[in-house]
Amino acid sequence: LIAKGPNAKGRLSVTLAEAADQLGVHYMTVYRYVRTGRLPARRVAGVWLVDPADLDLVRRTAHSTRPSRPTDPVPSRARLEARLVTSDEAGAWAIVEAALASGMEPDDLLLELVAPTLCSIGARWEHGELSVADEHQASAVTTRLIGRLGGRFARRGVRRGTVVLAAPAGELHALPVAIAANLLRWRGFDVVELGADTPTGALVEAVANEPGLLAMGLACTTDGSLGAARRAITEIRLCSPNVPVLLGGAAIAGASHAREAGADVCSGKRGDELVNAVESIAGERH
Ligand code: B12
Repeated sequence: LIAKGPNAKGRLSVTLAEAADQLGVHYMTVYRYVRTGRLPARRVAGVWLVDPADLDLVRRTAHSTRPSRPTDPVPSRARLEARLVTSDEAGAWAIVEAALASGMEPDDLLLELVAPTLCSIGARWEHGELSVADEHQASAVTTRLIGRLGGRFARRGVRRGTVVLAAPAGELHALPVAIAANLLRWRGFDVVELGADTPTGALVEAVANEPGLLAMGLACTTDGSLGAARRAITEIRLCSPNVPVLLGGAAIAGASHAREAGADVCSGKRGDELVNAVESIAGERH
């Protein structure tokens, strides 16, 4: 009786299951319309009800409002950059949400929108156009954006293995680690994310504490942390000789550079290269 009761305007309502039937779409699609505000609904005694007149509206706009392809990330970068350096978290989040709503996948969002924006901020800081304070504000807001995005990277289902990720002692760039960790989670891997400036002892312990660990990865964003990475790899090898060690990040020039530092694999400068390297280790193991 409640589910079929009239709404405030005295019109009869339909449940989401009936709405799905009438629209010829899956129940979850209608539920998503409600969650995203595309279809007005009210909740009565735990049951979602919609007005049939609103269904007509959804039917009529089905073609015009469905995103055809994801937003081009390039124009969004400048807008995101402006919001990051002014600590405008709400504005920055709106850009992120618009990109996701347009169909951009969360991993592309990090690689094609967030990472290049940070690189541009770094270049402008290097050229004296932005202050250290601007850069710090941008880092703080980006950290929060990545936190808010976190849940979207969690994948259910069969786990593909665990990876420990960190930046070595003295390396303060935590964002590359946070981004890379989410890219791996997106592909179904579990990540022990140790973040920036990880003391060698803590790294060794984290690796030793994970039985069956698929790999461990270190990121050097600045040349200054290479020595610490080399020392950490030597120590990890002593305690956990069978765990493959990946080394990558902006300061790693290539495979021979990574091998000189003692790593087994160079994971390149981009997170998707890291994902490929981890996937090939996982493939070899099975
Ligand atoms: C934000 C920022 C900071 C913040 C970091 C805050 C934080 N919480 O992370 C703070 C303010 C702390 C900082 C400090 C410094 N910074 Co800074 N920083 C940046 C900036 C703007 C963004 C960094 C970032 O997040 N980039 C985006 C990500 C996605 O970077 P990415 O390298 O592409 O990450 C990928 C790789 O790591 C890859 N990957 C590949 N293999 C592997 C393996 C693993 C295990 C992982 C995790 C990842 C990985 O995956 C990631 C995702 O795609 C960069 C600019 C830039 N070009 O990056 C400068 C930059 C890195 N910083 C720079 C400098 C010089 C510094 C300072 C020395 C400044 C100073 N004088 O104090 C200090 C260094 C401190 C230290 N000891 O580490 C320079 C480095 C130049 C160089 N060649 O060494 C840069 C390039 C700026 C510039 N253009 O000059 N910085």
